[in-house]
Amino acid sequence: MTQGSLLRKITDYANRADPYPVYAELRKTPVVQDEEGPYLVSTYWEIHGLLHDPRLSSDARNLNPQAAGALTDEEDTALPPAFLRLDPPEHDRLRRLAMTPFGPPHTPRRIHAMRGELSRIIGELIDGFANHHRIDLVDHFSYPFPVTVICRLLGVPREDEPRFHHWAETLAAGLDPAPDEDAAERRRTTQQARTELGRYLAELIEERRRAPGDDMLSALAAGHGPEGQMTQAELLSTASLLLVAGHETTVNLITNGMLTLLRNPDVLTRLRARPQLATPLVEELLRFEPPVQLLPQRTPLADIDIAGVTIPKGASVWLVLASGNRDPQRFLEPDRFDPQRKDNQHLGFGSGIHSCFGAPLARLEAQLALTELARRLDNPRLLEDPPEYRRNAVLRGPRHLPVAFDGLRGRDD
Ligand code: PIM
Repeated sequence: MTQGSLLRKITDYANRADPYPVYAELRKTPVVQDEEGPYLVSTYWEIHGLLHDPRLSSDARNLNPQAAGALTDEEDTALPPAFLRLDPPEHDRLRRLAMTPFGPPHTPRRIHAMRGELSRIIGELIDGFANHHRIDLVDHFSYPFPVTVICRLLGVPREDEPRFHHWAETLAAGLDPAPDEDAAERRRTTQQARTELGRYLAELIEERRRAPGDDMLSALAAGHGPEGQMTQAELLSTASLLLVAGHETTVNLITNGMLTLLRNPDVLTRLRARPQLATPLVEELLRFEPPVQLLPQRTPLADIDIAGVTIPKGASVWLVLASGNRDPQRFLEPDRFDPQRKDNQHLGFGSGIHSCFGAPLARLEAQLALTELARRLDNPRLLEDPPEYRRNAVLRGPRHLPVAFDGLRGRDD
């Protein structure tokens, strides 16, 4: 019976390399209750509408106990949910406080100012490929690059990466709604990772209070903004979110991007000749192969009528962003990768009040990384297609991407 469950098809690892036929099947019924309970929303306008609907909560504490199941990992842990998992007004206050040292209106140039540094990190990583004729793009580039960047931005020592790597991985795995896993065991390991990461960040924040730098942790801890300071618990949740979010998603954006370029070598050649193509190309990647495939943890605060279905208060709602991005009612030839696509309001960064906070950084990282890879690798080729994917159905991307090439062009060639 569960064989036919659409939810099972989404989470089934056998569909990870190409989930798009399952999404096409889903879109035949824009809003449907899966036999396992959650409501699956798969069409663009329905997802967009719900992302802008104040009746749809992001706070797991509003799920009815039956729907909560394996997904509520926060309620009995010391740390409160980060703003990603909160509703207004707490969400708005915390997001504004986190935005103050990150972007407009207070620090509009922070990300742009990192351009030179991002290029330097990319250059060094690619220099490291010299004397190799094959690499694993994930381990040698797509992972170390965003991790180095988020560490620099937050003020977390890069050499501590082996300590927080495991916590970040556990927290990202905890977001995956794998229905077959032991929920209690998963809750326990997720909580342990949250606690240990929180403890690590608390020590670091203490150091930043004593000796502030120009990093975001120092600024968040000082809280000079008009809205005052975060509490210590809010600070730890926010810092954990930024650290984990900053490297569990961009790694997939860059890897999915290079995979797509290697499957479309004419586009790779065009990007090498015209680096300006990187801007629309990254938007198309966010539509075509988004790193966050679905948002599995929303719930109505009141019954919501949509597409002929009533989603009851407290039910679990999955918004399948990657399916909305392939909706033919919204995008012309949605299964075609068109790096110069016009009218590309994709759902890769979500939409509405929870629209991705890190988007300006993720965009810049992916644009610079893909341009440099295209420019410097001579005759790059995929060694495995499809590559081996990570287990996670939410944060989807290859675990490894073996790439061969004939040589390396110099930084200034
Ligand atoms: N991580 C970074 N940006 C967004 C995320 C995210 C969103 C939903 C689920 C899991 C991670």
